[in-house]
Amino acid sequence: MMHLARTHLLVRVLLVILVGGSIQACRGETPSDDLPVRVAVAVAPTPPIVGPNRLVLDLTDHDGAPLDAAAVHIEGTMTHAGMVPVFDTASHQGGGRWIVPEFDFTMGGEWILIIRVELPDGQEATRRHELNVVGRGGTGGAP
Ligand SMILES: [Cu+2]
Repeated sequence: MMHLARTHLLVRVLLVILVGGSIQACRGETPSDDLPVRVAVAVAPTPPIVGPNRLVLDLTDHDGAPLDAAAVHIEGTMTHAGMVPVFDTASHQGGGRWIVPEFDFTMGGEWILIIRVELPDGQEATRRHELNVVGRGGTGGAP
């Protein structure tokens, strides 16, 4: 009886870990390092469309204060095979804000922005942001 109860508890703990993990993965920001870097991504228009879109990246530390960075590079990719990734570099606007005036989404669907933040001390933080691009195109230019 005691053994059964303990097994049941273990299953529940495992479930919480599994469910918690998948929620984390769906939030779109998956730190691959322990650096205190947060990236909030805003896109105009919203939702983003096929073609040029404006990206606004607000970098903060874990206390929410604007974060100093040396450079911010962005790679846009999709989950399916055979996709040519899109690369761009953000411009510093002051404080923790960086902007890409025309990030070119070449196709509609689920995109992953891989944001590489180069810190003043040379360390690099990588953050991911998922978004859904509305519209078609990119494969042959057909509307
Ligand atoms: Cu694609």
